[in-house]
Amino acid sequence: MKKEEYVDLFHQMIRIRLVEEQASILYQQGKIGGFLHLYIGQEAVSTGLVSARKPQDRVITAYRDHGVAMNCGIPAKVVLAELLGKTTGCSEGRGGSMHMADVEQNFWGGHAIVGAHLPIAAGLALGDRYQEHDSVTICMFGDGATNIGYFHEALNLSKLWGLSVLWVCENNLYGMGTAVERASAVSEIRQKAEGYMIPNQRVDGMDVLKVREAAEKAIEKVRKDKSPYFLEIQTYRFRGHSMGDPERYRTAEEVKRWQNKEDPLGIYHKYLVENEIATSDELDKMEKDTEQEVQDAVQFAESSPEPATDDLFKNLYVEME
Ligand SMILES: Cc1ncc(C[n+]2csc(CCOP(=O)(O)OP(=O)(O)O)c2C)c(N)n1
Ligand SMILES: [Mg+2]
Repeated sequence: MKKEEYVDLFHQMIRIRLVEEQASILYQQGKIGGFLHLYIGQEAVSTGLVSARKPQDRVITAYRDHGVAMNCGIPAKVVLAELLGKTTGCSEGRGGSMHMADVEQNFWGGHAIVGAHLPIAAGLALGDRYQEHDSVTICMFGDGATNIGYFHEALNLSKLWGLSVLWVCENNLYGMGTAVERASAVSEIRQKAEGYMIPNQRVDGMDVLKVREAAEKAIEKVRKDKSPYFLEIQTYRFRGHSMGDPERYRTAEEVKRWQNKEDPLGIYHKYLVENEIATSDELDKMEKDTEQEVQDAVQFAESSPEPATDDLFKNLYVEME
């Protein structure tokens, strides 16, 4: 990679962190309706993954989707506008936090029902097979989703029909307030892929370069083999499941330990400086500039118009000729 590419990964991760910190404030001010699931702590996962895709490769994820949306090319101001329910948001303010999407960026959402987007990913890949595209569908989901029937149906069909899907489980150790080993008979989640003879691997999700490297290899393998692959990416969310989570299922010490020793931003900052790819001053300046970029994005979102009442039923159904 060139220096700009290394530094851009840092920029993308810091942008996600800062946008989400602002989202948390806006939520507490009552400006965001519904739920808000923050991605803070998991930034290296989607940043590494999406940086490894080609433009024809599709991305689809669950509801912890703001970071993924930005990595896929949706500007921070458009994500923030969607969070505030404004017409300038990527779903014109109709979707909110859990329904970011932009088909032109090959980003297929943002899905709120746990596990429900896995068959959609299989369907996207089946469409690509019919149309002889060489696209790979990258489908991200949580550890909790692997206990849902849809997960098993989708993995089974993907192998049986030779679909080009990269299945990516973001194992952040909890599904809401339940630890993996209390919800899943198989606690090493990648082993579930073995049941469908899908090759698989575990990856450290706090190191953006490790994620990127594993993703590059996996995506090209899927493209070449026309068959699925499974990555279990080990990560941790630094915030509660959603806003207002009392977090009784884990200790403050556990969270602090991850924040102090495993912060993906801290790890990558150290790597860039130690390998003389960027100086501390350059990275500090980038952080300051990104703070300004995010402030401007908040300003844009706050000053954007609300959808009109007359448009309430617009875009609900596709109108056929
Ligand atoms: C079918 C379904 N059941 C339950 C819920 C409620 N719910 C929302 S998030 C969640 C936990 C999912 O955990 P995981 O897949 O590990 O994702 P994470 O939140 O850790 O990113 C549950 C049970 C839901 N949205 N959909
Ligand atoms: Mg989880």
